Amino acid sequence: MNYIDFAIAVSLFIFFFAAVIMFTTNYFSRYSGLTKTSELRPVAESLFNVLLKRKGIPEDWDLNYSVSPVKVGLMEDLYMVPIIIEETNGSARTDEPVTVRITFDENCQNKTWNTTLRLYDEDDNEVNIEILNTTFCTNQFSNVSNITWNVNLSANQIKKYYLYYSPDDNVTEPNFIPLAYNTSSWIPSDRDEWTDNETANFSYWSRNNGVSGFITNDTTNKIRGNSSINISDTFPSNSMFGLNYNETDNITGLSNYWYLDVWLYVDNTSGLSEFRVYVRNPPSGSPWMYTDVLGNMTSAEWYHFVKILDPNQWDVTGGGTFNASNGIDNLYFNLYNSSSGLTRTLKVDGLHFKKEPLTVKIFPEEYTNSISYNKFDTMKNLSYDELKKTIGEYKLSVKIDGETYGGQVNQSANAVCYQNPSIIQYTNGTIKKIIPKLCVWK
Ligand SMILES: [Ca+2]
Ligand SMILES: [Ca+2]
Repeated sequence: MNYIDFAIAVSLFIFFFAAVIMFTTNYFSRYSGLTKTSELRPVAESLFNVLLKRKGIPEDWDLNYSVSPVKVGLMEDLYMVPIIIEETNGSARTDEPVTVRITFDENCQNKTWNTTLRLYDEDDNEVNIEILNTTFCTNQFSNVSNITWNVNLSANQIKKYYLYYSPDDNVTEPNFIPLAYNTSSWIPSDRDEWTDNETANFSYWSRNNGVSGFITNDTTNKIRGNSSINISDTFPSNSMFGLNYNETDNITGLSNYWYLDVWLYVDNTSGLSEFRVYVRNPPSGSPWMYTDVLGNMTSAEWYHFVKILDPNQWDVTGGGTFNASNGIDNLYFNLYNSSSGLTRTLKVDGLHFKKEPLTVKIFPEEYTNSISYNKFDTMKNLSYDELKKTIGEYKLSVKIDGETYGGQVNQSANAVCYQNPSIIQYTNGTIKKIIPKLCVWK
């Protein structure tokens, strides 16, 4: 819980604390059992703390129905990571996918069952997420995952999100809808159309120099979609070969504040002197800008190249001033050979332009007490007798989000109630802020 939520929680608490005092005060005026109710007040609070703020003994008593639990407690661990997304470029975003890589369980203490992951926005609306690239500790206990969701922001807006997870393996598989990758923050809007199904874009891709290599789809070694764009060629010493992406129309809608984002691969970097990425303004004779990425590359590994189109960050050639607002005629991905003849394989995938990345701040994990609906559901099948070890000889009712355990509150027995804001995780994984109420009488 961040401090704003904490402040709200505290104010809610004070409000209900005041309400409880009013309730009991009114009560005293109506009944004569003053001593009895004042005796029950600490009992109500302490039973609330035992039942709703502890896990019970054993902690997973709800899994073994045949043995009556030593102590009943409805609490389950729940963890929450606050995330703040900020637009700082003055440019509104529509359905822009944001991906964060979250380490749930660094030391693999099995605290994150992967079906429990849920994301909420600051208005407590659940947000559809995509969970990818998960490494597991044991079973379905997650260690690290990529979480992606679509963000809508007006210029310079800040939004808060809360990512929840728990070890509760009773929580059912989420029913997330596949994310739509269709945002005006990317060109092309799915970030892969240019580097997928090459035959569909055959006229746009061509070999640049080289000897005889031809372009294919690699449907195995790829980063996104069905395939990467692939070419192999043998090229003589002190020469160059590469790939040229050249749409018929210029690529428009960009500015120097946009970024080029592309995945690059070369099977063997040895013998190469440079791997240049070129971006060229139209028409021919206009400035080109380029940068050498060879130093960032490892043989046979994909490299994620992301660079702002600001020409001050590139080498510029061809005369004049590069300006992305004038459109992009074509892009080159060129290997330079400074030694003997080489045979090399070059791949490109995920080629797209994107707006300035949103600022993403991931805050440290917070631990929060939550009520497990599953445990409450199990408790509803227990008799007072089976609860004796937890509640002693008292009679009580526990009301959670409209559902009640125990009998009707017996007012003539001078019942005292206690309530306190809490969080519940339902069996379907939904997280909700609630105010459970426990009433106790003799
Ligand atoms: Ca692709
Ligand atoms: Ca062109």
